[in-house]
Amino acid sequence: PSILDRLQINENNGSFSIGNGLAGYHDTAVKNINSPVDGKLIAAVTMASGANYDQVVAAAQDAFKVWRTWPAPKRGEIVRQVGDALRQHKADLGALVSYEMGKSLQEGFGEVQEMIDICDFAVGQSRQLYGLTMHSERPQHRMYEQYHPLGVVGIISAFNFPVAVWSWNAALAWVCGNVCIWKPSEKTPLTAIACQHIVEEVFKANDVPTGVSCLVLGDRAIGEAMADDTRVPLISATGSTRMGKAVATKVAARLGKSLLELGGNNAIIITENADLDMALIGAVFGAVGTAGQRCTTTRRLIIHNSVYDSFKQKLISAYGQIRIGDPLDEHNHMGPLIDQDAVTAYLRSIEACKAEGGQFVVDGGVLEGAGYESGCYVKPCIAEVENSFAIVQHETFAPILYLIRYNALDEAIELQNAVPQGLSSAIMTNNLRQAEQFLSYAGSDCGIANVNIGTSGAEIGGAFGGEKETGGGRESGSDAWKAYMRRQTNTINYSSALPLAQGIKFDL
Ligand code: UN1
Repeated sequence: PSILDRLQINENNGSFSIGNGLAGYHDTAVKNINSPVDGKLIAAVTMASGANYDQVVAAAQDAFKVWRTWPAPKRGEIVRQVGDALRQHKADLGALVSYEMGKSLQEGFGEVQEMIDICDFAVGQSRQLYGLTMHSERPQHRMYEQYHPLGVVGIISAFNFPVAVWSWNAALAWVCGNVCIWKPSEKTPLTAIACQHIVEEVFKANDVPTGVSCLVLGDRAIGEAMADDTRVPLISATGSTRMGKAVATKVAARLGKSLLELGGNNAIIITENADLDMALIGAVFGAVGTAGQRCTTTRRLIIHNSVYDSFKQKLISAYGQIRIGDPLDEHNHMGPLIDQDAVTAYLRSIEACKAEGGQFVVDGGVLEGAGYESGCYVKPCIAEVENSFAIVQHETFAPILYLIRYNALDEAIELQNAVPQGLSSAIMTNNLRQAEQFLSYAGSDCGIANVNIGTSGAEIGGAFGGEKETGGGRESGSDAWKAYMRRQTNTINYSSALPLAQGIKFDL
């Protein structure tokens, strides 16, 4: 409770005016938020109505007119202060992430660290919103390009990284001069409210106009309204492929921009030249971290025949040591799944895998008894499968790891690519030729390809996202900022004639 107080989560939540630029949240449905950790009610949150949403968009539009006039480095200075505020609240916010979402405390802290890191990155970026200059084909002409802000950026985020993925978008969008409307997962609104309070304090102290950071708590209907809304030029959405397709279709129908970060079906290729002890850490953290609910979770291990049996034995004994329980207890490796629906999906996938001929070498199941009262704790499991099984082609957001054998690297790469998703991938090898083949144009088809590192746990400095059903978007580092801006090409004539391009003659 003291953590909730310090993060200003109290009985006024959602009843009115949460944060900077928030309209009312009254007259609408109330949702109870129970922790998957112990099943207890943490808080009740009032969801926004369509009218509330319209008020928020209006506030955001007004704020944009002012915010875009602030010099980008001044906006960066505000984001620097947000990063500092997050440093101060890291312990509390990390613990709330862990309690509301169920990931281990270490991972909760890690998530807040990602937020701090992206703030630092965005501060630097605020002085580097570079365009190119070009040489004109015409005399005494000059060409260059500028990047301008888009306006209102809609951010739809998922429960599994309830705060970090929002911050990747918001920190960059803000320094670029945009205002943001955030619709967090309806499963994790409290961490979003906490972030909104943290940001609001910084914004108020700096007279940032109301509406630069907006939060809308709502269900699917609000997400759909955002996707349809021409007042929101960019929708950045993170979540399932099913959700992404629905959002992208609506945004495309109005020719808006979307930035999608959707499902993954990430594999590690474990070659005969792998350091198997290193590979083991990468594989096990990748598979059971966040209880298998990262979009970068390791779902498949593609293992060379010559090391298959010995690596399988290592995995079985490692899985025997995984401690499952209260994620706030740092002694435990793995917490619960997000809710009962996720447990049902996990159980169904295990049955589907068995029905297709999968052989479980580490059995799954739901944990019962003291400490597991929420009913959301499951055992991480491992099955030997064929890559072509329908269930293996599907992303189940749970700790189910599939083992697949291979003989030649070409075959392993083909298997790794033979899924609808294309987010993250990895190879474990000490052989330079194998590593380079995996990274080449004929190698992994994913947005992220690692050597001697697992599939999860990317740093914020690189562009994050993937191909195929992962949606094609890139967030976070590198030049991902460009997605939040519109490019304008400017040609300036400082001569006293008006020559036309391509040498066209047009005399009057
Ligand atoms: C996600 O699961 O949506 O690379 C994001 C990782 C984290 C981010 C995951 N840095 O695993």
